[in-house]
Amino acid sequence: LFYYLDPSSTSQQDDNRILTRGQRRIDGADALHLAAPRHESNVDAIRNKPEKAVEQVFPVDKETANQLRKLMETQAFGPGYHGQGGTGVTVPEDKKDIKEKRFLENQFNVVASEMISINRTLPDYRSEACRTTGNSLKTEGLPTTSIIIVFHNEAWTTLLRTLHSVINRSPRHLLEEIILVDDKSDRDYLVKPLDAYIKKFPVPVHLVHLEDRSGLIRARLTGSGMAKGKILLFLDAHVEVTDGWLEPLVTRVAEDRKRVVAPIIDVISDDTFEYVTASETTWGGFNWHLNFRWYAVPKRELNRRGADRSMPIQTPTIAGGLFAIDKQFFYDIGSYDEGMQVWGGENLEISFRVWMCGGSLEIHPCSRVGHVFRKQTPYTFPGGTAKVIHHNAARTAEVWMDEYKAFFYKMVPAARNVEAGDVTERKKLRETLQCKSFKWYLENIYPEAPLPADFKSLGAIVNRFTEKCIDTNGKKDGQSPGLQGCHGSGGNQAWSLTGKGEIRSDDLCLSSGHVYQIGSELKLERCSVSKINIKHVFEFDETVGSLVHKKTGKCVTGADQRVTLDECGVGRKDQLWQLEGYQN
Ligand code: LR7
Ligand code: MN
Repeated sequence: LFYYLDPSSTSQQDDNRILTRGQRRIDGADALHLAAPRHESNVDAIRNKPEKAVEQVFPVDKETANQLRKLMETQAFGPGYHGQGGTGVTVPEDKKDIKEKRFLENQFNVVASEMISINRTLPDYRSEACRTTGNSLKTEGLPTTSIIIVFHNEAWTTLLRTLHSVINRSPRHLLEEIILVDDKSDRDYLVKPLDAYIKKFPVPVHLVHLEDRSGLIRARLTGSGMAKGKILLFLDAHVEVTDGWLEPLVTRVAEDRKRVVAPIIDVISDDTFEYVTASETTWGGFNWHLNFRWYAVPKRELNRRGADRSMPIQTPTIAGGLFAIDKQFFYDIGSYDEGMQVWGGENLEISFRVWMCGGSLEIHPCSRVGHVFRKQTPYTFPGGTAKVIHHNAARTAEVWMDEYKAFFYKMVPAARNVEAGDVTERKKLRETLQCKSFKWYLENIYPEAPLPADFKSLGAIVNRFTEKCIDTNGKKDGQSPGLQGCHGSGGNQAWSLTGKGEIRSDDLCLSSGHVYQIGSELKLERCSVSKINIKHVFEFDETVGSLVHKKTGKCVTGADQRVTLDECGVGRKDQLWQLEGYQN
């Protein structure tokens, strides 16, 4: 272990101040200090003559030494060591302009990140159960892990904080190496200065600079191709791992090579860099858009997991960035789809594939890693953002989703006009591995999915009187849908009557609403995930064309631009409906 050395405060008192906050000993050192023994005279030397110190530590050319010094001024000699214990920082008033300007560099507060120690302490966030249960503390007899981090134009401080935290908080004997893949960044500091910096770490860190922008999927494949460890562990380039994060992940994978294990992903604020813990009972799902989504873990899974809170949750999908997998298993089940570009889609693809082809996915509550969540993507998408994302999602849908791919295309009609490219190899893979069907996945692994395993219709719901279609109008939970001219391209007019009688658009269900009165408008409500909500149940009479609301016995009625529940009347044309794709 290395000792933290803060050039701006060398007194014992300062160390104590930090320690009395209830955190563990400060556990790390800036690379600069790795080579600099802990002597006050040395600290002074570094502080007074940073240029000299840098040259001594990094035997590089003058220009690189100069670049490094500038970079390290921001991190070691800059505004000081803030953010200890996971606290955040506020950028001073006089730096607001620069803060806003530099926010665009990475879509997070780079100035705040520079104010925070790249070696900051973090509390031990694990639950009592995790800190006492052998199964998540084991370090003996485990295989080694290769950590793979790909990045494109990552900020200096977040990237280094990622590396320092991994090195400081992982048992050395479990780390085979760290592999960094630079996905053709165009920032100078990520070349020579980074090359020099990583050589100082006490763990082998390999850095490859790709010649072309490959996207994170192919960049990860480059990384995994070099890995020597038995286990691969992927991380984003702006994370911080916490105490005891590695052992439980490795333990689960070592016990069963077909397990793919993710940590709990905590939140590092994109504004203050405060470390905010996430719920222990959140799992991964997805919606009709094929976006990854977080949802509450249903009772069913909590019961299966049992009372021991140090045991993992099985999850339908993983977020994609942070997970451990047995290297051989990774290749056995088809690594990644190389036809995917830049960003997106690969997380659901690997999730469906792992479950359908005989593996399992879990989230280990004893492993916690913070990630800087951003509201927007900071980089370019060569070819166009929507096009790339649709392309990747369409590949996932085409290969893995069978007849259920229709939900995606109904919800995202634009995806139909995007070339998914050749997927024969991936389909062959599915064949060779004899993977199960998507229906099996929905029924057995993710019955709570917004995408119903059993459905009777999919598409427009047309009112025969007005010839208009029920439209969410982009409204949310608690608001009313409307009637709009039918445009025939799905989206807000895409509905599914499910086997249970829900009429849903993604995770919103048509409902009689909180209080029902004759003639009141239908509402959109979050569909229930396990036990069906009686307010959400409808019965469609195909021969008549009526849609009867089960609880009230009233009929869905199209009036002008509104959809209401009204007294059922024989022959009332405004109560007759056509459900696209209806099959009983
Ligand atoms: O062209 C690129 N080349 C890259 O090397 C684009 C990105 N990247 C790198 C990038 O620098 C970063 O290190 O790839 C990594 C992931 O990109 P992010 O951080 O922009 O992605 P994200 O955190 O917004 O998105 C999540 O979904 C992605 C879908 O492709 C990936 O799977 C990310 O790894 C994943 N991140 C997580 O799972 C962390 C938790 C976030 C959530 C939910
Ligand atoms: Mn990320």
